[in-house]
Amino acid sequence: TRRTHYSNEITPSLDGSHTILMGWVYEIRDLGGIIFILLRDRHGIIQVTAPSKKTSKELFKKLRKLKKEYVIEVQGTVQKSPKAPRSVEIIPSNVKVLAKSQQPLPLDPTGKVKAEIDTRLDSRFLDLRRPEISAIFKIKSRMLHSVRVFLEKEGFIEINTPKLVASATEGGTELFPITYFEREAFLGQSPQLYKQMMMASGLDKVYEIAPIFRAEEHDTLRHLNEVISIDIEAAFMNHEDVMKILEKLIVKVIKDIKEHCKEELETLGRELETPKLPFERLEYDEVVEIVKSQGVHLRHGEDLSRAAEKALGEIMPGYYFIKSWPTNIKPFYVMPREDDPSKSYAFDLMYKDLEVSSGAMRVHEHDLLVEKIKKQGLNPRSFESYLSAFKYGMPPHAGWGLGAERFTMALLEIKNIRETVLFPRDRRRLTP
Ligand code: ATP
Ligand code: AMO
Repeated sequence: TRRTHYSNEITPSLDGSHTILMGWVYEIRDLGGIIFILLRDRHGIIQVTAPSKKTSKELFKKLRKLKKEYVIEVQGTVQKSPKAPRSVEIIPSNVKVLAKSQQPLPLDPTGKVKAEIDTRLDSRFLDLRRPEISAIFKIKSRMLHSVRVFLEKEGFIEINTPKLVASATEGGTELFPITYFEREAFLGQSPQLYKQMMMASGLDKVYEIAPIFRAEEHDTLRHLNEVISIDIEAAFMNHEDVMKILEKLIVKVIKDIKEHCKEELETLGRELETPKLPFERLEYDEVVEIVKSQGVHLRHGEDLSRAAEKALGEIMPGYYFIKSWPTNIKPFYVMPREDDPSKSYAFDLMYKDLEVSSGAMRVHEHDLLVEKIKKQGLNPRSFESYLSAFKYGMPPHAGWGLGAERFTMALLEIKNIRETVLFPRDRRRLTP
């Protein structure tokens, strides 16, 4: 492009320099003798000031025709000006209209006219023109980058597994059936079986960042039907080893965001605190007691209800683990504890009342795995290729899945998960 600067690069010290800026008309104020245009680009807003005395008649006429959200190129001179926002403005010598915008707009990109989330999501591209919206996605991008850098340094290699699959992996949540030529198939709920099969390949440590699909019927502020899952699996490791990797990752990402996303955090008014290591580890048994002591009903052996999570969130300040979950409410691949097989080596990572990750040490012994598949009422035959990886030297292994959207919610204290996805898929929403 011929762009010379982004808006944030224009400072009073550039006084007198020639510049070319490109962006959207955020606001126009026509005061008769002077026209102010607020030009918005990726990095902020800059004032373009055209006093009639200093502007050619032709240009002045052109400026007068501009409308909100037109895309323009502005050539001009930087001028120090105590009256202007950030004490600097552009005196234009030429303005080109690169694209017009229809009026009225379906959504006010200044945010002055409040809109419901559904209206905003219908016009997501306009919604993203607001800095406090795009800041979320700049931070999410940095988070994913930081996760990759961290995992690569820890010796993990990135893998890609199929999303068109033949069977379920996670009990409980429903599958989306699809037509696969003459057969029935499903959208993948989790790379679980594939990442485990990789443990028999000698690659030892793998990760995948990819969509998972869950046919969740209920409409909540924490569930989506399409999620980006950050998955790891590591051989010769137990649950505690991968919990350490997870908590170290969380801290690393937070430090990285604090360092590289200062502006975005400020825009969002979020002060991120770096949690201390190690994170607290609660036993499931303790959790049941805590929840009960809060006056919330929870039967030992049950999964946490929403009320239980909330009660827990009121007591627990930040990130913490819940471990030793009952074996029979966890999927078949979770390893029962040697000392007490009714408990398991499964864990969840929580942030206050929100589950952000779950993981476990896995069953790596073929016969036990078959037994557990049967116990859950599943047919071992439909797991043949998975099971085959356990017959010829499968090392002990463990792993976890971290929901990218849930993690973003925790990082930024966002209440509705839809805010963390560009184009969310929920019970009602399939477009855009
Ligand atoms: P001046 O005598 O400096 O030209 P004014 O008050 O007589 O200013 P205008 O210049 O037409 O009238 O300005 C109209 C309004 O715009 C005023 O409220 C003024 O304070 C404001 N204004 C003028 N210049 C700037 C600027 N560079 N940035 C922001 N606001 C400005
Ligand atoms: P689980 O089913 O707990 O575990 O999913 C892992 C993490 O993915 C995120 N997540 C979701 N986020 C938003 N909406 C949803 N519908 C949704 N479903 C899941 C959560 C959750 O903690 N195979 C195991 C992981 C493992 O053991 O390695 C699994 O999928 O953040």
